[in-house]
Amino acid sequence: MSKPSKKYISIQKTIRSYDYEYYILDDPSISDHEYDELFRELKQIESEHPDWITPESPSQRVGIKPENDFDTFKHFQPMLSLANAFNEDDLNNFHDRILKNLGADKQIDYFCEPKMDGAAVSLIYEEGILVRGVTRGDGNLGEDITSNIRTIRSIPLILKESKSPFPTMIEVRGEVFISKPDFETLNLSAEKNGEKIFANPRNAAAGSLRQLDPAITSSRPLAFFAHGIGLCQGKKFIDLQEIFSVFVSWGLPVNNLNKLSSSIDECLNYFKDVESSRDSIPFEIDGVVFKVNELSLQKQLGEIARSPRWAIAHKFPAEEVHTEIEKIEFQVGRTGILTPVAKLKTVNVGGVNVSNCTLHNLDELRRLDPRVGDGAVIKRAGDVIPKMVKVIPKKNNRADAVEPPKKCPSCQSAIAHNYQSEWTIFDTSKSMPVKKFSSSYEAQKFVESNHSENLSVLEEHLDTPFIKCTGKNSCPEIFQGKFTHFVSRKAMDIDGLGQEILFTLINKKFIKDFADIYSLSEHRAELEKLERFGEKSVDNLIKSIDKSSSVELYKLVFSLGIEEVGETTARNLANIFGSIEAIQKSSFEDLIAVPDIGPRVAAKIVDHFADTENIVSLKALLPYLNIANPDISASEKDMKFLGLQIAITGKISPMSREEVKNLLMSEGAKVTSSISKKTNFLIAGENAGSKLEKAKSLGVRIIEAADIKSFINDPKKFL
Ligand code: D41
Repeated sequence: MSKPSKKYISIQKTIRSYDYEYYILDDPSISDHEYDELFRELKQIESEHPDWITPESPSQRVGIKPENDFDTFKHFQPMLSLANAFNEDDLNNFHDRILKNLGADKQIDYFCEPKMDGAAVSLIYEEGILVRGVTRGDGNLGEDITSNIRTIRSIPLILKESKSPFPTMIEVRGEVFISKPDFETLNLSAEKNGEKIFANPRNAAAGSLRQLDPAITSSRPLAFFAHGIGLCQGKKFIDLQEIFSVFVSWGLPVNNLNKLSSSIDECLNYFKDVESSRDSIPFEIDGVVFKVNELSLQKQLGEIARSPRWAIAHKFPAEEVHTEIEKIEFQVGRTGILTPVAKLKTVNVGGVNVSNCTLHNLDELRRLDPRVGDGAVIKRAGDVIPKMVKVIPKKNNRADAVEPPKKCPSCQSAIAHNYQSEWTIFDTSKSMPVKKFSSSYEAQKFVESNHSENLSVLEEHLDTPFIKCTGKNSCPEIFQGKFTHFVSRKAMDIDGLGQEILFTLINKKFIKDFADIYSLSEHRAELEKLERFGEKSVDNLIKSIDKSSSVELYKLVFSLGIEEVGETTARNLANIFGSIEAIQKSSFEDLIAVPDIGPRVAAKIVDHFADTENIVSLKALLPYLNIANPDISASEKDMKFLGLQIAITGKISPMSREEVKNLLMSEGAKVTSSISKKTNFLIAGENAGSKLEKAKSLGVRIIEAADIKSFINDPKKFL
């Protein structure tokens, strides 16, 4: 291999500095024509000396296409999320918490930034060279999108040398976005070419980053602003202001609306200023972000529930838009619950087209009383689902009020009202109620353990605003919903089984149970004969099913679609029981000891695993799966007490001290017997003595007996 010529090196350097002028300074010193000439010269030399080309050459932004999917990549330091403030009070509370944490009357500088509405990414530079670009993903694991990141012209492939030496390695965090004018142009050309129109710049940016072909990403007008760091080795920073100025010196793009404030009042003024100029800012923002400037203070404050205590997003109020109600439907969910949904004349709310709006339940339906032909005010905040704020009744010939259906609109089965029950134990000898339970299971146990002939159980139906289809698996909507949930991204994540293919396979009776999905490969020939199923598409389908068979335990638990078991509960179950068999065998008592699980949810779980159909279905499914033990680092992320030091004193009931301790520890708390300045909370039961006094004198927050349960459920409320 020959050594690259001085001329070649110099052309590379010149192009790099012109890129910097153009994309970062927005102030090019040469014409486009001169630039193109230079670029041609570079390509000419490279065609004669292909061995000189390194990945950092300006010609190498569009690299080769990865095989079929992005690799996952674990962030060296997790990408946390931002807590939100929606008003002045929230912001003042944020500041007060910080003062309390750091010791009152301390002057705090806040770094203020507009909150870009784009896609968060992490860029890894080693000795100043871009080696990797990763999506945020779930904060722990992202996708390696290096070849797409490299196509973004404002992201330097090599950092500019400055007075500040490069760290050995640094994770640069920031936001990839598309400016408002670029977005307009992009959609205009998409429309002209009959391609899909993007709903908003954020979707367009995020979608562009996830293109498998970097040539497509390269054609999208993506831009980038850096806003922080993750792991940084071989360099120390004092505060954010320094980080941002070093970023600038390295040629990394940063938002020029960033500003340092020396008080929370100044922050509020910043918010007002940015809000009032929002329309003239050339990119979409959905609020501003305030961050404690000093890194040592950030460290002291730490994080809670995956958000740093030292930062907050102050969001702009949600936009409200007027539209018209075209129809009101009852949609059957996978659990059979019928949800009233308003079909609207499509409107754009905060950058998203909205044509449906859930009305949640019968109470909400009666409260709003929306009718066909009425006007409606809709709002949407961030990625929150659209909400109907108000109905504006039609003046003349107003339609009739909406009545809940008498039969399931999908399967014509009967509708159950007030299907939730409560069980009361009566002492028949005294005609007195003794105790109430929210599950029949619990009630039955109580009766059995009391060995009394005088106890009887009375089931009472509770008044609930929900109605339910009684059709179970025979209702097509419930059946399809169950499978749609099973294959969804947060569940078994089977890419190839989109709605259309899934429903076809269900209708053609290829899929009658979860296990059938995993034996589809045995029916290849028959599948290939189906309309729109070629050899290649069947191939892809089977590949993606195969891939999903290696699954994390919590995802499997979530996939089963147990009523009331969402992602968090599924994670807690997986963390605590460790295997699907242990979860299946768990008793009501085991379950209520799990964080977040109360008697109602525990009863649902017990009922689910006691159901013969479910037993058979799971038994058939398990042999196809390769269930991973929960990854500790991944499970840590939802630990409610991670990083908290908690002491317990006094007599505690109804749970024992040991139980409370185990529960806290399983959620990441460090439980100590003594109290120090480092203690975050003291749980004080009855007859708490000297420890309580000590805690008070040290300013440790105290959780009283009556609040223990609510503290365990949601410690954030007590911070
Ligand atoms: O402009 C943004 N979207 C932005 C996002 C920003 N200016 N600063 C941010 N800072 C953080 C912390 C403080 C947690 C490091 C963020 C984000 N996070 C963020 N972006 C997506 C999730 C979290």
